[in-house]
Amino acid sequence: MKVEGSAEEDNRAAVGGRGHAYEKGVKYLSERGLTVLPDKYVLPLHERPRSKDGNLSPLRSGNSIRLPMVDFRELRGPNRRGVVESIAEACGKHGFFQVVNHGIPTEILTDMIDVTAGFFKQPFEERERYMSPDMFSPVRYGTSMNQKKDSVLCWRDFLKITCPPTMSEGSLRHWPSSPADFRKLVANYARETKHMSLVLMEAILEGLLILHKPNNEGPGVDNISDDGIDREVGNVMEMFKAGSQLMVMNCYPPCPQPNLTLGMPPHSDYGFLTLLLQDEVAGLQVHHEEEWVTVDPVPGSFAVNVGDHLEIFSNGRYRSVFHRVLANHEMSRVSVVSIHSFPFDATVRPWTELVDEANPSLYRDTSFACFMDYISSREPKKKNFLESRKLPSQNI
Ligand SMILES: O=C(O)CCC(=O)C(=O)O
Repeated sequence: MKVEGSAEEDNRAAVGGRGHAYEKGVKYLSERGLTVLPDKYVLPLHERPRSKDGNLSPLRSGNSIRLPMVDFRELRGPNRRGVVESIAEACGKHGFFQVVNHGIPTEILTDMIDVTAGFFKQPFEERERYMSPDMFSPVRYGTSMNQKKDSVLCWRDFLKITCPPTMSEGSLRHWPSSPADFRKLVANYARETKHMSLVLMEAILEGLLILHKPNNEGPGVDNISDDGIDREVGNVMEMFKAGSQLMVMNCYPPCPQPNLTLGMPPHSDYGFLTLLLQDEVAGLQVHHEEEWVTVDPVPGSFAVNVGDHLEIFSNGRYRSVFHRVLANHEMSRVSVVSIHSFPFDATVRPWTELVDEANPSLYRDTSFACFMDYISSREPKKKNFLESRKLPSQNI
C-alpha cells in the first residue's frame, strides 16, 4: 500500500527534487500533479494578484472591462474617418481596443486555438525539441519570461515563432511539423493577422496625422500618391509590409496556488501592434485607472494593443499599456499573440511628421536587435526597456 507523504514531499518527488525540472516548463510540472506551488514561482507579497473585491479568480471576479470596440468592416466604408478617430481615441486613452467584424473566417481562428492547445498537449519530448537558449532562434519553446534570468518564474510556457515574409512552404521548414497541419494552420492564421495589422496600422497613421494637425481635412494634393494614399503614410506602410511578425503561443496550465503567482507579470509589448486571440478562459488583465481589470474573452474578436515601438513612433502620444495574466486553479488556458513591427533590422524613431519645434523628439532611436540585447542580458521588468529609450531631459 502506498503511504501518502506530505504535499511538499509529493511535490519534491514530482519535480525531481532539483531545480532543473523547472526548466522543463509549467506544463511538465502541472502534468505531475503538483498540489503546492514550488518556491521558485512564489511572488513576493506585494507582487501577488489581488483585486478590490478580494476575489482572486479571474473566472469569478466581477472586475472586468469592456475595451472600446472597433468595427473593422467600417474601415472600408463611408464612416472610415469616424472609425479612424475612434481608434486614435482608444490608442490614446486605453492603449487597447477590441476588433470585431474583421472578416477572418471563424474556422481559421478555432484552428489556431486548437493547434496551439494541441502543440502543448504533446509529450514533453516533442516540445523539448524546440527549446533553445538562443533568443534569436526563429522557433523557441520556453517557460516564464526569461527562464535563465527571472528571479521568480511565472506560470506559462510559450512557443515563439518568427513568420518569414514570404510564408512559402520552404521558408517554414524550421516550424514544428506536429501536430499534423501545424504549419498550414499557423501560416493561414499568420497571413490573415498580417493583413489585419496592415489595415489597422494605416488607420493608426492617419489618426496620428489628424491628431497632429486637427484642422487638416486630408493630405494636400502634392502629398497624394497615384493610389490616393498620403505619401508619408504610404512610405511608412512599405516598412510594415516588409515588416516583422512574431507569433507567441502561450499555455497556462491549471495552477495549484494561483493566488501566489502570475501567468505573466506586468509587461508591455515591444512591437508596434499586438493582436491577441484568447480562448474562452479569462486571464488577461490590463492596468486601467490604477487598477487591474480583466479583459473577458469576446468570442471571435481580437484584443489589440499599442506596443513600445508605437509609443516611440507616436512620440509618446500613445502609450504601451501594462498588462498581465492571472493563473487559475481549474482550467488550462491558451492564447496567441501576433506582434507586428518594422523589419527586424530597421530603426524605430519618432515619426518626422509628428516632430517639430513645439513637439521635440522624446525618444532615442531603437531597433529590435537593441531590444533583444537588452532583455537577453537581464531580467525584463515592467517597461524598463522603454524607459532606457527616453531622452534624459524629457519629462514624459
Ligand atoms: O495570454 C494573454 O492573454 C496575454 C499574453 C501576453 O501578454 C504576451 O504574450 O505578451
